[in-house]
Amino acid sequence: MEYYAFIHLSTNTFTDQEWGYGEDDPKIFNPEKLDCRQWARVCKAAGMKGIILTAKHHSGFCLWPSKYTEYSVKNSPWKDGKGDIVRELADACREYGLKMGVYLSPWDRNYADYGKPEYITYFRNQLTELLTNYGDVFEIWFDGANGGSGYYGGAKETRKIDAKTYYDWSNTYKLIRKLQPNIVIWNDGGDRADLRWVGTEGGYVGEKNWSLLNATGDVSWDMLHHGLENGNAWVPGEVNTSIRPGWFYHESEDSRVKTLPQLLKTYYSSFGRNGTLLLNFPVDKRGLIHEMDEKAVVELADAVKKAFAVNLATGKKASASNTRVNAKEFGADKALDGKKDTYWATDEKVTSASLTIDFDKPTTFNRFLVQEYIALGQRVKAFTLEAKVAGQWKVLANQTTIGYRRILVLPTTQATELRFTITDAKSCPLISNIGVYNAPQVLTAPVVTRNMAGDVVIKPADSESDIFYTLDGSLPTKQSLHYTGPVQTKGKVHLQAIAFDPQSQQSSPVTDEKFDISHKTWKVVNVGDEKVAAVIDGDPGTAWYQPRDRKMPLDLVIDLGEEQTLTGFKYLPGQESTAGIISHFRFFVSNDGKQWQTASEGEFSNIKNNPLWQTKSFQPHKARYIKLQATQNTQEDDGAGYGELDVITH
Ligand code: FUL
Repeated sequence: MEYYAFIHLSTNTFTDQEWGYGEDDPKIFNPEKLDCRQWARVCKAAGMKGIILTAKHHSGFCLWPSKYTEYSVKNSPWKDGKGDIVRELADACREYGLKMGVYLSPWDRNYADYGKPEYITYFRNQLTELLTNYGDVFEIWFDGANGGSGYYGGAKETRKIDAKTYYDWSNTYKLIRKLQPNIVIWNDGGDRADLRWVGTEGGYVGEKNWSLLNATGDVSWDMLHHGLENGNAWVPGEVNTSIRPGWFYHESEDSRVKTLPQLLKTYYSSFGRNGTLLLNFPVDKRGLIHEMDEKAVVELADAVKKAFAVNLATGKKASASNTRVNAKEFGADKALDGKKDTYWATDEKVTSASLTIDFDKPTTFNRFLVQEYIALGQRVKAFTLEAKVAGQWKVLANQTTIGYRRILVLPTTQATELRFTITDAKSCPLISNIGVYNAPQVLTAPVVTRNMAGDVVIKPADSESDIFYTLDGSLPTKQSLHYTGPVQTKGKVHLQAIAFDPQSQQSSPVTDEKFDISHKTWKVVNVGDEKVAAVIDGDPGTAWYQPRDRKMPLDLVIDLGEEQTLTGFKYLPGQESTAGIISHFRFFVSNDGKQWQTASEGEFSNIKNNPLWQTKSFQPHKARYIKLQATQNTQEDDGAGYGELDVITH
């Protein structure tokens, strides 16, 4: 399937949340302009092959009028309760030649019987509806998230289940396969399924990526990320990531849609590493894929098309150090013929061999693509790539697995020959396709940070380009302010910047950063350790962790130096470690650092899998002191770590 879409839409879309608690009134759900044909049109234009819809997310709200619950579109104002989004999507997919998949959250924060055996019947009834009434479903997605707490029919409590046993997956799988024999099952929480999570929602899988895993037994993070060389089941990695930071729509993320260079990076780190790419659109309140998201995926499709337009190896002479006796059928030329079902093969017992492409003139390239004939398994364990540059062989890459498709992003190289050597394989290698390309350069947007003193620092991704920026909300061009060094700022700042390459006259996408008050007068007051400044230094790359001997709840108190009118706060967990990621918090404010008032409390939804900036708004409070109290973390131990802590002022 290579590349397909995720659609996240639920009550969350209307509450600005990532995880609904299960108590929101269905009346808030009203995507007035919802148009599944628009989704399908965008996905088709993006080169995607299917769409997976969150038919039910953790909140329990169903996008189809399930017979088994009232918590669905049938009690929403959308189409007067007569609508069915799964039906509309199935029809749109059929019309556009796309396949449809469904996400059905096992965790249901609305259902009163969640946690009891009765829920499993309910869950299977819903599965049966989805897999019976809407035609072919290519994939079913079972999210492993289970935060415990929920509305649960009004009980409002925390319910723990044993994800391994509670859902009785083996019988659920039997039901699924009976209803949809060709479906692939994705399951992050229970029994091994047909596809695996790659251990991150960041949009990349390991460079070494086996499509194998063991059919039973525990799976470590390393196995998720790299597969298992000698696994006994075919469980390829599916890279799921969102086009914005969150999975659901938040207006505040309109300026955070991934840029072309970011999307290209995702593409090369998923699709280019033997993974499928499942890219999410947080459908907006209207019920549409936002214009900016559409523009971004179409740009990606365009850039990919341009990058791979001309295969410089086509028609060139290829010779191999070894070929199967029947060279007519398995010769080196079979790797260059552009056909998927023909391949270059070595002799039965030969597991290392090279294939050399003679360009017959100096040829410039920066991408190398290679594919194994995976119908007969994934075999290659290691390979190298060398180029003959000015008469000398030069090593370009030393790599491990290939699989269905591997793309190497290389420094621009001019060479007369290219030598691809398989140095180790599980069995004689079968290479179905090789491509050499010269992709146009794409400038990366600059990185903008503000330090404690309030100085804004802008760094280009490549040192040769110039930086131009604006501070007045207008889009930067090469006529804007020229960046020559840190820009001193005090209060709120809205800075937009581009990198500009004078040689190619190209500009990068715009970096758009909004900063609140500066941290110049801030001080963490309840910690002796100097390193704690990392929490307020404006650098997301530095972090501070509470000492290990402390017990939850853990407090971090900051003196802002002067009274401010606060309307919210932002928390970024440490980016280098999975320890101390705060999942539940209380946030207090105070005038004197002694008498505290609660301004906000709750959870940072999905922070475990997606440890990005968390923003919480609250009623305005005048205060000089703030206190973030960690009451629980994602590992359920006593750690608390902070990449950054910030406030939102009126
Ligand atoms: C996560 C969920 O908790 C998110 O909300 C989202 O659905 C993502 C695809 O998977 O684990």
